[in-house]
Parts: sequence; C-alpha cells; structure tokens
Amino acid sequence: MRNSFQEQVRRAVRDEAALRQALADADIAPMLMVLVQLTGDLAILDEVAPHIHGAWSFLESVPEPLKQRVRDRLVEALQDYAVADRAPPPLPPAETLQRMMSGGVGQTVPEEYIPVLVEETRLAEEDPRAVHWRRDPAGLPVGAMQVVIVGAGFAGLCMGIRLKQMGIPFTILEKNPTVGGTWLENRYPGCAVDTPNHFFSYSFAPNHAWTRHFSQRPEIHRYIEDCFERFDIRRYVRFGVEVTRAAFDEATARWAVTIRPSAGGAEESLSCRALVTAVGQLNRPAIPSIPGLDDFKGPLFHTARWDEAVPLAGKRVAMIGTGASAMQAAPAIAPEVAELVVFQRTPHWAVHNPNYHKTVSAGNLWCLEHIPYFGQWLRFQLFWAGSDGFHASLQVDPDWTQPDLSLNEANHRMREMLTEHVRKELAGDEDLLAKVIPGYPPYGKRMLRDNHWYRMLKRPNVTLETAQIERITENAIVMRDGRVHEVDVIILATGFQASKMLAPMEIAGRGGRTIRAAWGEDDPRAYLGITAPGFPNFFMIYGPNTNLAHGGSIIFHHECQVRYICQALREMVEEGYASLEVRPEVHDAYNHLLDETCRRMVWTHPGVTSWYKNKANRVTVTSPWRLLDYWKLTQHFVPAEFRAARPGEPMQVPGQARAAVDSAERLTVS
Ligand code: NA7
Repeated sequence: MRNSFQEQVRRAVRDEAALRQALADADIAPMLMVLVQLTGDLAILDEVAPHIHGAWSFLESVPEPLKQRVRDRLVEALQDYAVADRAPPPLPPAETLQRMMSGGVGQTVPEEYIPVLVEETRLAEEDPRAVHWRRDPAGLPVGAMQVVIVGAGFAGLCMGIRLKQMGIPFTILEKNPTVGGTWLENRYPGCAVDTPNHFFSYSFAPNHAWTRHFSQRPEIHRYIEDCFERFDIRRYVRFGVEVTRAAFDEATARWAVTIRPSAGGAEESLSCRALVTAVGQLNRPAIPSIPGLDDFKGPLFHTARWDEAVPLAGKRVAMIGTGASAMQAAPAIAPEVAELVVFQRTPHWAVHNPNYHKTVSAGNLWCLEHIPYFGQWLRFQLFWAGSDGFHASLQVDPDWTQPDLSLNEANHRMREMLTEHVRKELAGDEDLLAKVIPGYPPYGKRMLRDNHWYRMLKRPNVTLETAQIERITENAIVMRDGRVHEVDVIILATGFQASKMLAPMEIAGRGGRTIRAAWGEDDPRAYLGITAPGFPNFFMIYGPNTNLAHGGSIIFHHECQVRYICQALREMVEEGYASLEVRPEVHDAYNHLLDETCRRMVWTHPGVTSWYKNKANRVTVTSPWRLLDYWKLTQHFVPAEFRAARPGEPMQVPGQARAAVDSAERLTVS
C-alpha cells in the first residue's frame, strides 16, 4: 500500500503543468476530499463545503478563487508527500470522516453510513470484502467444496473471482458463447447503464478509464471481459451449455446439474457440493400475447434479441413499450427511420441528469489515474448521490391527501420537479404533456433517466400512440378504435419475465420438491434473496427481492451476496458440513417483515403495474431495504440461522441454537 501510494504521488507531481491542467478541469469535491485527507486541514473543508449543494458534480457553486486555492494547496500537499517520501495518511477517525463526507456532498451523512462507505470506497483496505479463512486452509478439505455457478455475467464473475481467491474449485456454466450476460444480450442501439459507472463497477476493480459517466453497452461489456482476463476467470467457464435441471441428492449431499449444449445435443450431468445461480432477473424476454403477433410478415424482434441484420434506415418502425429499454433504443433510432410509432400502454417517470450524456472530462480522467484517493472519493460521491437518499420519500404517508398522485410531501415535490422538466422539454405541447405524465406516484415503476425522450416525441417523424392495440396483421398494428398503423418493422420493448425467477431451469431440492412448486408461477421468496428452505447448499445472486429500485448499483448488491455466500461456504468447509440449509422459521420471519415493509412502499401502490411485483400485487423482485440495511443483513453469515449436517449425520442447528432469529432485530443491529 505504502509503495503504491508513494509511486502514485511521485507520478502525480512529475509534471506540474500537467497536474495543474488536470486539476483545473476536474471535479472540485473529490479534489477537496483528497486535500483534506492528505493534510488533515478541516478549515478548508469548512470554507468550501457551504458551496456544495449535493453529491452530483453539477451541484456546486464554489467560487473560482476558492477552487484555485484548493488546487494550489493540493499541488503543494502532493509535492510535500513526494519530496519527503511520506507514508500515506492514516484513515481519518469516524468523526472526521463524517464531517468530510457531509461537506463533500452538502448533506449530513449519518454516522451509521461511515462503515459501509469506508468499505465500498476501499479507503482503509485494498479489498475489504475478500473472505479469508479463519483456520489454515492447508488443513481443510477446501478441494472437496466444488461449486457450480450458473451464468457468466457480472454476478457469476464476481462469485468466480471470490472463490478463486479462497482456493475453492468451481465451474461457471454459461449458455452464451461468451461472457457478459445481460450486457452481451442487450445489443440494441443506445443501450447504456443508468447508474453512474464509477459506482457501477466492482469495488475491488475500479475502472478509471470510463469515457462517460453513464457508459454505453460496448464499454461495459469490455469492462466485464477485462475483469474475466484480469482475474483469470475465463478458463473456468464452460460456454454454450444451458442448465436444464439441478437436483439435490440427500444421500450424498451433492447437486446433480444437468446441462445440454445450447446448440442442441446430448445432455450431460455434473456433480457439485454447492450450486450458485447468477442468471439475473432480466434474462428471459417477455413476449406480449397480442393477437396476430405471428401474422406479421416483416421483421419483428425483442430489444434483448436485437436483429442487427435488419436495416432500419428509411423504414416505418413500431416500438411497443416505453420502459427503460425503449427509453434508450427509441431516441437512438428515431433520427434514421422514416417513421417511428411508439406504443405506450402506461407512461413512465423519467428524471433528467445533466451528466447522463456527458463524457468524463480529461481532468477527471487524469486525476482518477494519477491522484491517490481521487477515485475513492468520486465513488463515495456517486454512491451517495444514488443510494438511499430517496428511500424515505418512497414510504406511504397514510394521512397524505393526494394518494393517487403521490405518497407524501417529498414524493409530491419530486412529482412536480419531474413534471416541470417534461413541460420544459415539450415546450407548450399540452396534448403530449397530458399523454406522458403518469397518473401514479414517482418511483411506482422504475425511475428512468430522460434520454432525450420528450424531445424525441416532438420529432416530426415520431408518433406517440396511447390507444389500446387490438391486433397485429401482416403489415400493420390495428388499434381498438379502428385506426391502423402500417409498419415495416416491429420492435418489442416489452421487458422480461422477472417474476418467473430462475425459469426455465428446474431446481429440485430435498424430497425432489422443485423451486417452482415452492414458489408457484410467480411468487419467489428467499432468505435475504439468497437461499431458501428445502434447498440445501443452494445460493442465488440477484434472487428474490434483491433488485434495486430506489437507488444504488446492483453490483453493490452482488458483492454483498457473494461475500455472504463465501462466508456460508467457509462455514461448511471449516466445520466439515456436507449440507447447510436455512431454517424455515428464519426464512418466513424475514419474508413476513419484507412483505410488511413493501406494503408501505410505493411499489404496491394500487395504481401501478410493474415488473417489480407478481399478479397478486406482491413485490417479488425489488428490495425494500436501504442499501445500508441490506449491507448489514448480509455482512455476517449467522450459523444459528441455518441447519447443517456433517456427512452421515442428521441436520441440526449448529452450536447454541437460538429459538428464533428475528430479522427485524437484525435489521436494526449493526
Ligand atoms: P419494462 O420496464 O418491463 O417495460 C416494458 C414496457 O412494455 C412497458 O412500457 C410495458 O407497458 C410495455 N408492454 C408490455 N407488454 C405490453 C403489451 N402487451 N402491450 C403494450 N405494451 C406492453 O422493460 P424494459 O426492457 O424497458 O426494462 C426492463 C429493465 O431492464 C429496466 O427497468 C432496467 O432495469 C433494465 P406497461 O408499463 O406494463 O403498461
């Protein structure tokens, strides 16, 4: 750590002109944090902080002379460290960190967040989420813990990296010919991430070279590929094989995983001690059951199965759906098509972010690469900008007087702010405004980022159709009111079968009971979204109720889940367990609490349908917890919440059995 710090400092000051040029062009808040960390000078923090009004870079109004002082002081501090060959500064105490963080984002960062922020940003340790053996692994049967991971996307890769670090043998099974998961499959024009990229990346593998704040698919896919190479995980992947079934054999306490080549061919069986699914929630496209869909003679495809061979230039194109995929794809193709008819069933809310289309400035790129802690502090800011800030505003106020439109005062203010943006974009087009403003509260469906959507709707070659589709013919979409849209191409931006989690795999646990039997068609449940009773040695990443809809990055959740699973596997190896299974009462208490919490939140609003919930209006996909709470819940694997068995022995609760573990209590315990 010391060496790399000094090396970095020396490199930073090698060319003072380059350093000064970069600082002049870089974000002031992370720069200020670095300065305070290097110097311990809280006076400059107090001077600058009042001019910072939020965590996004565009929310500061620091006067130029003050900015220049920060830059000059930082140059001096770096030079001082370089010349004196000083050791890196110690991590400031929690109180100082809280003061720094609060100043850096212009809001009070509560004390309880400090540990998760220090961990996420790696301010104290290079890789604080690595799971280490508590006993000498040389004397443990580590090699007997064979793990099969299903899926080579972000989640499967993270799991593979961690297992490799622990020396646990594993194989990743991937249905596609290469890595990337959802970032491989979704190739539609305009496909991009809507979580800021310097946070939407592994904490242990920051990428300082993102060219945009919200990168496009190819760059994200490249990052995944790079991580596969960097951590040498590709050689553990079997590509082009699909898992059809996995069955737990109680006699051997092992999973038999049936695979078949994606291209067709003979089935094969693999045996493993533990099975981890990393297949995502948005894996299987939802194809709408519109009468006549199969009669259409022109090209018709789903956004996640984009047909690059179909030229769209000069064509009349229909896009059905106005969710996140349509929001990105439609504005990307609108300029080249002859006509674009967008079929909206329900409008979505979309928020404007000035950084959404921007590239990362040259100054920021330079500082990320050269200045110690700059990347960590930038990550902190983005974490804060997009984490739990809106969580409180998504709770229903039972006394609120406009419950159809919003949930509470803060949510209503959000509604007004979002509406104001649309109004401005549509510049007086009241008809269009009436069509695109949702009747339900903000965040009822996934909050989208305005990808110049409203401007696109004003284009002369774009029509927003809000009537109901009746049927599709060989060359047209016919509306209920009899109007006909003749089109050449139909694009289905109709989303995914999110509630049908893990489908179409058949997962059979104890007694041959399948996960489908346990969950029904669309009612998945799990403890912490990770593990379910009746399914020993089985773990899910991005399982039930782990999607994030109030903020955050799904990669943060993946890392929480992977750490937890690694701890569970460590427990098995160190204690010599052949099987481990969550206690039903622990699972049930957790899900009861989860359902109660969801019931008070925006996603169960009666005026909204979304992929977050099932037909019975139960939220099955999305997490109701703050990022902080989920981090706490998954930080430590608790053996007493499980039953375990050594080979040939009956299942029992390890150690001192607790009568019941109260998830509510765990939620408040740090
Ligand atoms: P979404 O967000 O599920 O959106 C699907 C859209 O398709 C939505 O507007 C639906 O309208 C519409 N839809 C679905 N079925 C039909 C039928 N039968 N007729 C008309 N319109 C229909 O999927 P996306 O792919 O955009 O995004 C999924 C997630 O991927 C996204 O949130 C990110 O996390 C990444 P509805 O709103 O149901 O009335």
